[in-house]
Amino acid sequence: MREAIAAELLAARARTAALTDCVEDADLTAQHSPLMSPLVWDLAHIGNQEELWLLRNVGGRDPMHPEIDPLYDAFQHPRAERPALPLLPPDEARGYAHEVRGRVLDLLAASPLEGAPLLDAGFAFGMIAQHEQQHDETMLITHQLRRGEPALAAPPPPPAPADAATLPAEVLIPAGPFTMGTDTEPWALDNERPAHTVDLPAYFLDTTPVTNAAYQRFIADGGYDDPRWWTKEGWDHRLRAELSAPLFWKQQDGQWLRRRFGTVEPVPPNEPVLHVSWYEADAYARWAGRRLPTEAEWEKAARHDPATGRSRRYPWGDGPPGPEQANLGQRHLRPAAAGSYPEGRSPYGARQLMGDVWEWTASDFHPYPGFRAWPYKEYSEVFFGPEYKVLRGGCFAVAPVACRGTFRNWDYPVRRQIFSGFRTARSAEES
Ligand code: AVJ
Ligand code: FE
Repeated sequence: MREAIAAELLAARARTAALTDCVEDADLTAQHSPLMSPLVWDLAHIGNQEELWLLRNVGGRDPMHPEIDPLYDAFQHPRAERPALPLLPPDEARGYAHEVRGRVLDLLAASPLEGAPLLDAGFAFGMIAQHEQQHDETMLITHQLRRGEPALAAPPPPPAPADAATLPAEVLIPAGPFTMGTDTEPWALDNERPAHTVDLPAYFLDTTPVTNAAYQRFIADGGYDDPRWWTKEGWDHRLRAELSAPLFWKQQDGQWLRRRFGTVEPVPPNEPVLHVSWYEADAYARWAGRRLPTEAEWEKAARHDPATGRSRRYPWGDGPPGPEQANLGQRHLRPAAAGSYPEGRSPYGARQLMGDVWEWTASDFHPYPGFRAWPYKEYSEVFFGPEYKVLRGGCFAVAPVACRGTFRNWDYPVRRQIFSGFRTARSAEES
């Protein structure tokens, strides 16, 4: 287990280095969008959280640089204000994170991995590996917002399989109970717990995420100009923010183009739509005569095995995500075409539930019955409530260590700089 933990920490750090060594210092300290921190903040925050949880809380060590703690406390300074803080310059931020990591590896070698809740199955180490990977995704979002020459490159995802064009549009998930959440996933975060039974009426779910081509039909049909499709808040936001297409899209000579990591390209018709807000996803679904799936509907489709009645870790089973099952881990810098990854399909036949694009759900972010904040209430508890919508399934920028059938993400319904897409659903009774 120690080797597996060390490998996860190493993988996260390699990715952090790749995301921060590919640009000049000026690009690390600049703010590329008021929605995001400067990259150098994420870098030192990664080290600071690792010091806090592993060296201090697990290892009982004294703070290394107590004076910098407030700078990297996400609750003390909103993102927009972080560039004005006296942050560690890039080399010092790298040095700090590196020094923390050296001590953490010594601690890992010496520490028991049981006997205390933070240590059991290496939980605190796993939490920190996930935390770094989550900030790596955040940094990738910053890269997408950054203007200037491209700094990142990756091969395209594999082409869609031959059957992608002939898949049924939707799959039926019959009525019945399933187990939502988990008591057994060792590195599950508090909001994924505890396991509990949820009984759902039958529903249909899109086989794949909604594509750019389908979304373009919504635009061409005047979907952005028709308040019938939007909630009141969504319509107000649509007017105020002057939304007319996904973020990063522009129309030129009748063709849709998009900017992606510094490159402008035609919008690929068969890829899942990306960079839409919850309000846009919700409006699209209503235009299509459908609705967003609830979070429970999403999880049942992704985990329930009707043959055994139990919930799987992933749509394809309990085995870890590999390149055959899902587009995860920033192997590619874009989603794969809709219908890809047949080996990653769920028992009901839905594809790409894991990876590619985060999927907006209809649900607000609420605790499960029996929830207990652990190990800190600032991870989830302070965010519970109606202001946040849940996203599921991870995207191409999510590392396998931070993705599973139970994993819950959340954001404001206006947000669309995140790698967000969606699929739609309908209740079976209505038909
Ligand atoms: C779970 C993605 C909403 O980035 O705000 C990182 C993860 N929490 N550091 C976020 C997180 C603390 C969190 N999300
Ligand atoms: Fe954080």
